[in-house]
Amino acid sequence: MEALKGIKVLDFTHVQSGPTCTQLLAWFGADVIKVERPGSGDPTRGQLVDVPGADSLYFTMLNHNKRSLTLNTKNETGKRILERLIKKCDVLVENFAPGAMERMGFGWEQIQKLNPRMIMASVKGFGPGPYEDCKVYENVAQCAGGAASTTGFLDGPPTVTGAQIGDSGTGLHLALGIVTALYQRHETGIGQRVLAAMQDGVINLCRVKLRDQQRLAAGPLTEYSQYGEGIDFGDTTPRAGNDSGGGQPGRILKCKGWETDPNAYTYFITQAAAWPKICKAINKPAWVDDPNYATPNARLTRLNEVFDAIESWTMTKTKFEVMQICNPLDIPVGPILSMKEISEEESLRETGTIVEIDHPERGKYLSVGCPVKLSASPAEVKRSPLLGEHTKEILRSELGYTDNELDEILESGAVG
Ligand code: CAO
Repeated sequence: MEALKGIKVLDFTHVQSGPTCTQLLAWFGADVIKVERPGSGDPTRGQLVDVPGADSLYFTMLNHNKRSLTLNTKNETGKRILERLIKKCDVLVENFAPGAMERMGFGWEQIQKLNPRMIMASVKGFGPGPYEDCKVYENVAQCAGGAASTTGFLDGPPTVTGAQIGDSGTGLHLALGIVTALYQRHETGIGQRVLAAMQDGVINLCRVKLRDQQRLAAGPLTEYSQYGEGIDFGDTTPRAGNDSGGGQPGRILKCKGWETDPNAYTYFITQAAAWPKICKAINKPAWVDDPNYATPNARLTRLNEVFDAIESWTMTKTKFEVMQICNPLDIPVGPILSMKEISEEESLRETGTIVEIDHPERGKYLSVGCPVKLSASPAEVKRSPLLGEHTKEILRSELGYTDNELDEILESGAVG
């Protein structure tokens, strides 16, 4: 049984943030109808193309388990079809530029009139305020949400992260808002508006950095390397390099092979409780009781020396050997895995986190499956739809159009 079986989603999303959200809903069993502009569809179908003539990986990896309907929503016949779909569906999700739905004639007020049970969910770059009209992409959100100012090294520029916290992160937030609104609808019988602003989503993910901003008022942040190095803290949360954010010093250290392999590194946390075991593992048994090293406070001004010693040891081991030795000792470490290693990792294939999908145009490719596992609603990943693949099927089965009516609709240019 699929958890969201019976829920119909009208999916007006494009690029990454919105499609991440509706893909999750589809994996949980919702019937997601992706509405696309005739002829071109979601612009990502043709972005970063690796197989000429086939939908790109950008598109296929974000639109699994959906059906595709081409519909020109600015054409009069197209508008009538859309009205009927709105009456039939439970959720409308969109991530157009601010005002686009209103310009199309389908703002929240109009949608409520057509279907009071409808939940209308939107991703926008910013919430209400001075920037609400801006178009926003991933890195803009990372910068406006505080991630860039707190990422990178102290002596370098603000840095964006490879994790798509602005797009995919906001899609996740929106999906939670939608299922919550669906739950509330059981009680109230009516829908509501759900908004996830990308800036807000990134700020939520940077919560610990706002924590640190306020802690600065009470003095320097001792777990940041700059404290031990005697570098002044300014008046805002600084970039922390690879320092661990949880109050336990941690760094990325070289492992065997680092000279030629850019990912031969491990993360290593000198967790207080594991200190005696760390000292023994790296062959510094005297540090267990030496008052200069025995306590976290004593170590704070010696972190460079401590991590240099640990690194001299990690450099004699592969990142996987470090993991094998440290894990049984409860020393928190983690190998820096490359995308190649992740794509080849058997256990990730077995759990369905990495899946191989077959596609009629591009053949086999790897994708990321559903990252959330429901025991009673396992997600089966199905390939993304071709542009307009389900147009006739949806118009017939969902809206009951006859073949003659379908011919007229085709002639009107509303679908393509
Ligand atoms: N039929 C007819 N018209 C359609 C249509 C359809 N099926 N689908 C889309 N359109 C129209 C829209 O109505 C809009 O028309 P108007 O400009 O006349 O209102 C037009 O296509 C373009 O939509 P857009 O403005 O959303 O697209 P864009 O490429 O200019 O901007 C983006 C893209 C992502 C910057 C913008 O949509 C945005 O800011 N979205 C919100 C934030 C977001 O999700 N950003 C993350 C994107 S992933 O990196």
